[in-house]
Formats: sequence, structure tokens, C-alpha cells
Amino acid sequence: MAVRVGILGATGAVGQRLIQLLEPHPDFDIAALTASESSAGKSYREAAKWRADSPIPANVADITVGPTEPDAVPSDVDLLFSSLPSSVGAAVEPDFCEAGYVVSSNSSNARMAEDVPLVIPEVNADHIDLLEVQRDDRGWDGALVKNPNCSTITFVPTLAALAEFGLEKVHVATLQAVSGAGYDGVTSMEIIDNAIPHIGSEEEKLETESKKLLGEFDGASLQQNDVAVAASCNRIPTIDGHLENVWLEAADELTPEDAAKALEAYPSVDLPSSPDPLIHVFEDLERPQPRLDRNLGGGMAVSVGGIRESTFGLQYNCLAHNTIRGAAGASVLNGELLLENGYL
Ligand code: 11C
Repeated sequence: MAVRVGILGATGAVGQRLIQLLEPHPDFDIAALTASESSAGKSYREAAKWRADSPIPANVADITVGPTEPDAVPSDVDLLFSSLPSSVGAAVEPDFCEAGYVVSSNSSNARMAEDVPLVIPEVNADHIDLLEVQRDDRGWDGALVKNPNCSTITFVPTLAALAEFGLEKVHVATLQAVSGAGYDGVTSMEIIDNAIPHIGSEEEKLETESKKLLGEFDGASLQQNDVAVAASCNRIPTIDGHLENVWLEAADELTPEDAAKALEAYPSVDLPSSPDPLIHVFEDLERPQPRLDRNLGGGMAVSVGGIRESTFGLQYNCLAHNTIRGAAGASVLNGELLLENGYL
């Protein structure tokens, strides 16, 4: 029987992507939607400024949107996907966990908390059992699991694929699509003929989340990876798809040919939303490109190209769809991992 799920923050850009990815889904049925006070009480059709390129799924359009509080969600809902603004997530996600809900969250609050698993299933699925530590620490009947920032999700799978060569230093520069900034970024397009450096708190997120994701979990505590990561994050006028330039210094010899083989061979996982292959490798130095390649693997793949030697070790470019692989799809995949591991 399908698990009944809800979406916290259902009217936003990532909330809309979640609805697209969950209708239909082999394991999950949408049974509850929440949003801000101004949307509560309206049908989803009335409340959402629907911007997706497919119609609102018929069984979702007439659901009445509730306020984002535990009492408003039916108790037979087992899993909540959260795409709340981080300040709201920080305030309310613990209340839902205390009330017994399992929350798979894309919001950036609490990603680095010691007892909160930060998970990309193809990279560190074993970290999900940090939930046992979380339950002991917090006494929650529910649970909180996070997926990383969309720019982190784009380059960390490539580091995981190359980890066997000994990761020492990574420099990464991002070219991030406007959909990462939410509706205002997409609708205003005020960035045309421009680029914005040092956006938000993105650089710190790439530098810290990557070490947690690549860390070792021994069943009791998580030891962060000591790879040195320096990030420079820039907004450019593409709609969807974050492109990143990576320079990687490894302890062992790492030729472009070895790197391409390891990236291509890096496995996906046996969950419905994990694409196979996970990583597409282009020989063409001018790929991947956002418009051409963001939808590979249903938007869940990572693409790599331009692999070459540089003064600072190996250099390459990578790309992923920021609102699918980097946000909604990442939360759904973590929901699938929670189900697979008996947390629902
Ligand atoms: C952007 N990556 O493109 C951001 C948006 O930490 O989940 C998502 C912020 C986050 O601006």
C-alpha cells in the first residue's frame, strides 16, 4: 500500500516540483498540502501560482491547503516533504518531528546539525542511520533528514566517484540558474545582461556540506572528511540547471582517462528516483550545457565534461538540474531511502 505523504510549503517553486515528481509515484500518495497563512483554506488551484509546464495534477488541484502546523496534517500521513523557507523550517520542522512525522527536508536549516543526516543516497546512504542517534538525543517519535544545497548535490557525486584517488583540495566555481532564487528570480529576469558574484550563503554551504556528505559514519558518530574545499558562487541568467567548474588535486596520479572511467562507472542506487547511469560523461569539451543537458535521467542525473589536466590537478565541468536533482528530486529520493530502511 502506498505511503500517504504531505508537502510543507507546497505552493513554492520546489513545492510545485515535488507535486510534479510525486504524481504519480510508485510508493507515495499526496494526502496533505500546507503553505503560509495567506494560502490556508484555499484549494491548491487557487493558492498556487502554478508555473510548471504541465497542468496541476487533477487529484491535487482540489486539495484544501492547510496551515503549516502539525494539527493541520492528518495523523495517517507518514512522511512530509519540506520545502519551507529556512527560517520557517527552523521554527516548525522540530514540531512536526515531535508530533511523530518523518520529515524529508530540502530547507537549509539544521543541515549541519550533528544528529541530522545530510544524505545523497548514491553517496552516503549509510548516514541515514544517524537517525538512531537523533532519536536518542531528541526523544522524537518522528525524524528529520536533509538533502544538501543544489550546488553541493551537483559536484559532490563527482568527488565521491573520484575519492579512490585521494581527495586533497577542491576549487569549485558555480554558474547558478535563476530558479535557485525562487519565483522572483525567474519572473523578473532582472539579471539579463548581468551576473552576480558571491550569492547568498552558497559558498559556505558548498564548503561545509561537502565535508559532511563525504564523512565516515561508524554507527555512533560522524567524522567529517578533511578535503579542503573553496567555492565561488555566481548567479547567471539561465532558467534551470547549475553548471560548475571544478579543479581537483588528488593524492594519487589522476589522468583524465582514469577520471572519465571512474565517473562513468560510479553506481546509482536501487531506488525509484535514482537514475542509471547516475553520471553522464561527455567527451565534447563544450558540454554539459544547462539547456541541453539538465533533463538527463529525468532531471536526476549529473553530467560531466571538459575533463582535462590543469596547473591545479584535474579540471572538469559538471551540471545538474537544480530544482529536480538539487531540491525536490533529492527530497523524494531521501523519502524512498527512508522507506527502504524501515523508517516509515
Ligand atoms: C540557489 N542553491 O541557487 C540556491 C537555492 O540551500 O537549499 C537553494 C538554497 C539551499 O540560490
